[in-house]
Amino acid sequence: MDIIHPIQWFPGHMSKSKRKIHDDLKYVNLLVEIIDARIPISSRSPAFMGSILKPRLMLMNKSDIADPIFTTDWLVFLKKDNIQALAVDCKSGKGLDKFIPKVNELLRKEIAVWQNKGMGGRRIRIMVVGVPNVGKSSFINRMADGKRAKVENRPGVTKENQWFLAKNNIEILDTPGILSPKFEDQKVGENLAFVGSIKDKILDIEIIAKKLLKKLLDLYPNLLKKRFNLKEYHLSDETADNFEQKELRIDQIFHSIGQKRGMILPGGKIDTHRTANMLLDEFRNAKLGRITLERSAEASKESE
Ligand SMILES: Nc1nc2c(ncn2[C@@H]2O[C@H](COP(=O)(O)OP(=O)(O)OP(=O)(O)O)[C@@H](O)[C@H]2O)c(=O)[nH]1
Ligand SMILES: [Mg+2]
Repeated sequence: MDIIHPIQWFPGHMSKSKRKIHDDLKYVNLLVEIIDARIPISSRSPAFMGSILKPRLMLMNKSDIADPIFTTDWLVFLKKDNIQALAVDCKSGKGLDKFIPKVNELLRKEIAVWQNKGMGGRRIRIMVVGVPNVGKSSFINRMADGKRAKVENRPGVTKENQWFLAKNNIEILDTPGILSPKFEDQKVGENLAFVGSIKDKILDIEIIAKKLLKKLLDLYPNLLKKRFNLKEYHLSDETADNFEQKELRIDQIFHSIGQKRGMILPGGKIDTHRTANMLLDEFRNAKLGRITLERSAEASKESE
């Protein structure tokens, strides 16, 4: 079953934004792709893979709320794949001290050519791209000298390309978040929904929250147990269950979580909508702990 309808997540303005981004590529020296360190496969920008012949740098953002072991794994994996990447946290600025030295390294040849032509002081132009809500504007604000970009915790905040002057003689172009027109793999859509890159109003929040719960039960049962005081469940002992049993159990645990938080409707039923929103919110804000939903081993399998 499709959890999100393609037309709803790729509205007309997104294809217009994508065209505008491609038009503006000719003005830039470097492409910075920001991904979400919690879902490094699903948050890649499909529109910017392959074909674009520009030096590029990947920033694994939100590394403060991703599982540090897997972020390190990912950096090793990307390096082997010849992808230049840095782990950063644009909320606090952690990791960004490596950004300017990396830009200078990646643009060494271009800068040498400019210097030979007596244009050593030329401004470096950088374009920032990424899926919605990944932290593009937060990155710009960390680097910007003066004017600030609008940042909010919801997808679709930046509406059009906008230039910002940054320190170190750099100009940065902020762009609106772009999704793939069609997700070949529903898992990509789900992961983007979990982290808040797809507008909640076009999602079935309860289905998404239960899918997240299922994933967390597989990957981080102890964090769930601790956060929601689920001591009556043997959460790590899931392997023996068949599919129906598993689904039933997820439903049960979901209801337990709602009950423990007192999310009860008049009449005594669990308020499943509020429970779903709370679960998603707590995951998105790392209340459960630092979590990474996609591991580099999955990427290795895909490229085999
Ligand atoms: N924990 C954490 N939160 C971050 C980080 N970077 C950005 N955020 C938060 O993520 C949310 C989205 O940030 P934005 O900078 O608006 O994201 P964007 O990619 O510009 O989003 P759109 O313009 O909607 O595509 C905000 O609530 C930020 O505070 C980070 O490194 N760590
Ligand atoms: Mg933005």
